[in-house]
Amino acid sequence: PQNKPVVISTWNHGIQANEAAWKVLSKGGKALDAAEQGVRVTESDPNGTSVGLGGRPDREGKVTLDACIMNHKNQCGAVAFLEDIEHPISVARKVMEETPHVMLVGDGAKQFALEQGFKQRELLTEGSKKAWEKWKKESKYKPVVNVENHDTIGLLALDEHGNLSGSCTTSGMAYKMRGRVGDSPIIGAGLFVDNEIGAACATGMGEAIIRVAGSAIVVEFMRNGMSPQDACKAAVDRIVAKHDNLENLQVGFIALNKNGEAGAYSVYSGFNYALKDKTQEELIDAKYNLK
Ligand code: SD4
Repeated sequence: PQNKPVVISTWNHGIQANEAAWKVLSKGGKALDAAEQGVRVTESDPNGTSVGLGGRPDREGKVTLDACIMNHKNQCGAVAFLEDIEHPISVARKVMEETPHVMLVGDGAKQFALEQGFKQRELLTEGSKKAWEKWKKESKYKPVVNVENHDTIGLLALDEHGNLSGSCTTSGMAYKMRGRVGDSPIIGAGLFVDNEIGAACATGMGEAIIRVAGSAIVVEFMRNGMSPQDACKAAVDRIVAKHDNLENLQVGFIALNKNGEAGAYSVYSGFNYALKDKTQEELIDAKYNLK
């Protein structure tokens, strides 16, 4: 029996995102709409420093955004290195629905967004600007991975019709090199959905996630019979096995299978996700390999 509808998403801010997604899902709406509507809340929150408005900038002081979305038919859309647009997830959806392509980046993505009617907006808030100026003084010009509770949002939804979709959106690693793109807009790395099996998304150090095709392998592990949590753990184990140096290498995965069962796992402690279905609304601490 399927537990549906159900939505899960990464970190504390997942609670608010799930609420918006639930408005769609509880009325019999589509998982794709839930995936988009949910993370738009996080993108608009100026206090979240890892997503959309208020996101930490690159080392030149520019906020650059990565996002992707995928539906139950393996259709997908993505934007990377996008500037000055508050809702990269909605631009990603437009790429999916209005173009023959999967991914647009940089100026091309922005030009497309403006043509689609998105408004230009400064995304660097006073707070993020101050933090960046402070970092510039003290830094050795090294990007920092944010392992606190304000991070990339990835959201997975199973709707009443039994269809899965997912979304992922971020301002990426704080103070990254200009032009750096992480895992979050890359289908198979930051997000993957296979409607026959399940869906997965990732947060944490994007480079490590890309190296193992993180979200894609979580789905493949579920295809081979693993539970969502075991599949997330197997992907974390793969990352651990492929890296000699695990210092600061936090990665977390969440997964949702076709039956509506959820799971998560991370390299280090501290990762959590939010779950909402008909009977529960909660924040769940992920299991992990290292303290
Ligand atoms: C990235 N995975 O750009 C994203 C951001 C993130 O902790 O989750 N940072 O690598």
